[in-house]
Amino acid sequence: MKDILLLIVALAATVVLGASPAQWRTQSIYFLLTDRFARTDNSTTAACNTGERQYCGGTWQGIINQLDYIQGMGFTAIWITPVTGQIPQETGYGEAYHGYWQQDAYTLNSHYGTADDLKKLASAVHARGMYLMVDVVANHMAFNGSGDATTYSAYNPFNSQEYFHNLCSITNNDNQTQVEDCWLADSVVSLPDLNTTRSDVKTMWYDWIGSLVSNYSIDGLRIDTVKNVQKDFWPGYNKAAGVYCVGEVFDGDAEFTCPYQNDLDGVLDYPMYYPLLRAFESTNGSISDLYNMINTVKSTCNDSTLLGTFVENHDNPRFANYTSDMSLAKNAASFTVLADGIPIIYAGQEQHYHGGNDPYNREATWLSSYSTTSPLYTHIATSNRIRTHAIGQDSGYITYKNYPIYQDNSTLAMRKGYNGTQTITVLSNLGASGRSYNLSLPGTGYSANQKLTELYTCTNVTVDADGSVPVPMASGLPRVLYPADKLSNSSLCGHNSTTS
Ligand code: ABC
Ligand code: CA
Repeated sequence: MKDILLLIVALAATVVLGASPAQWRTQSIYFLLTDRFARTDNSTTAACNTGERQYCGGTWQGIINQLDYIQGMGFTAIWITPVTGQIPQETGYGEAYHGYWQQDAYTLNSHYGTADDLKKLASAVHARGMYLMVDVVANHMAFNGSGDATTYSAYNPFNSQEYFHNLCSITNNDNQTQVEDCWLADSVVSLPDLNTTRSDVKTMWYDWIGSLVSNYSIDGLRIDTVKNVQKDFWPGYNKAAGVYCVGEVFDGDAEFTCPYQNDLDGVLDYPMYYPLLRAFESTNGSISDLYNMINTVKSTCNDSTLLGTFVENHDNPRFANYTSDMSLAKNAASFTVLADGIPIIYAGQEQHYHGGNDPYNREATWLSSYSTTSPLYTHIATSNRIRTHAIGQDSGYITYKNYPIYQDNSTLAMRKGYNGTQTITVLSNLGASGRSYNLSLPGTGYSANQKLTELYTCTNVTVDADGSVPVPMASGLPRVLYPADKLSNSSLCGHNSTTS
C-alpha cells in the first residue's frame, strides 16, 4: 500500500499539470515576442530593423539559452507569443513574425523551431520551477489581402467560409455587435472573423485548446482579442484549457473590462494601464487618477489579484517613448510588480527600450547583449525579490487587496499585506531631479518606534511616536518599507538567501 502511494506521488511529480489561478497569482511574468527575444546562435549583433516587419530569427531554443537572464530578474513565468502556423507571405505589413496571423492551428510556426524545441522549452522552464504561458487567438485567422478574396480552403481546421462571419469592418468601437461580428484590421492584411457563436466552431476550438495545452505542457494562456468574441464563448474555452487564462480586453473602462472576469480567470489590467502610464509619463501626471483607479478596479473586477498588471506591451508605445527619465521608469516598474495582480514586464522594458507604436516597440532584446547590470534590470530584480519575500512571509499577502493610503500632487503610497508583514510602497513622479526630503507618512499600520528598512536603498528608519513613517525621498525614486527584523533569507539588503 505504502509503495503504491509512493508511486502515485512520484508519478504526480513527473506529470506536468497545468497551473490554476491560485498558482498563477504568486507568479511574475516576463512577456516576450519569440521572434525578437533570443536566437539559437546566441547572437547579440544580428540586425533587426523593426520598421521592416520581418522575421529577425528569434527561436524557442534561443529562449532556453537565455532563461538565466529572465530568472535572474526574479521572474517565475514567461508568456510567449502565438506558436501556430502563420500565413507565409510577405504582406503590405511585412511578415507574420509576431504570430497573430494564423493559418493552420494544428502546425507550429517553423521559424521558431520544431515541436521538439517547444517541448524542450516547456521542460527547461519547468526544470526551474517556472511556468510557461502561451498566447492564443480564437477570434480570427488571417489573409494576405482584401477580405473578399479570402482563400478559406487554406485554413486548418476552419477550411470553409461557413465558419466565418460575413465581411464587414469594425468602424465604431462603441458598437459591441460590430466589435464581435465584424473583422478587425484592414484590407492590407485581413483577419477573417470566426463565427464563434456556431456550436461546431466552439467545439473545434475547445478541442484544439485542450490538445495544445496537453501536447506542449502549457501552464497558462494569454488569450488574444477577447472583447472581439461574444462573452459566452469564453467559459467553455477556459474550462477546456484547464489552466489559468488571462484575456486581452483592450479597453480602459473598468466597467467594460472587469465583467469579462466572470467568463475568464483574469484579464489584462487595461483599466489600470492608462492612469498608470499617465501618472508617471511626466512630472505633472495625475497621481489622483491612479489612486482612484486602484479603488475602482478593486471594487469593479471580481478579483484584482488575478489580473495581469503591466505598463508596456507590444501594441502600445513603450514607457520610455514618453520620457527618458529613469526615476519615472522605476516608479512605473515598481507599481507593476508591487500592486495587485500578476506583474507582467515586456522584454526590453528592463533595458529602457523606447520604441513607439507597433512595429517600433518590438526591438530585438539581444541587441542589449542581455545586460544584467542595466538600472532597470536590477531595479526589477529587487522589486520581484521584495514581492517574493513578502509572499513567503505571509501567504495572505497575495490576496490582500492593494490599499492606497496617501496621495499628494507628486506622491502615491500604498499598502499591501496584513499587519506586521505589509509592504508600504511609496511612488513619486518628481523625476530624477526631484528634491531630497523626508515624507512623513501616516496610515501605514506600523507602530511607534518600530524599525523598518527601505528596501531599494537599504536605509533603516524608525516609526515616529505618532505612528507616521519618515520616508527618505530623493531623486524621485520609489521606496518600499518593510520590517527590519523580517528580512532573513530575503536576498535583500545583505540578507542572503541561506543564512537566517
Ligand atoms: C498590423 C501591422 C501594424 C499596423 C497595423 C495596422 O496592422 O503589423 O504595423 O500598424 C497583430 C499584430 C499587429 C498587426 C495586427 C493586425 O495583428 O501584432 O502587428 O498590426 O494585422 C491583439 C494583439 C495584437 C495583434 C492582434 C491581432 C490582437 O495584442 O498584437 O495584432 O491578433 C484591437 C483589438 C485587440 C488587438 C489590438 C491591436 O486591436 O481589440 O485585441 N490586440 C481601441 C479599441 C481596441 C483596439 C485598440 C487598438 O483601439 O477599443 O479594441 O484593440 O487598435 C483607450 C480605450 C480603448 C482603445 C484605446 C486605443 O484607447 O479605452 O478602447 O482601444 O482609451
Ligand atoms: Ca469576432
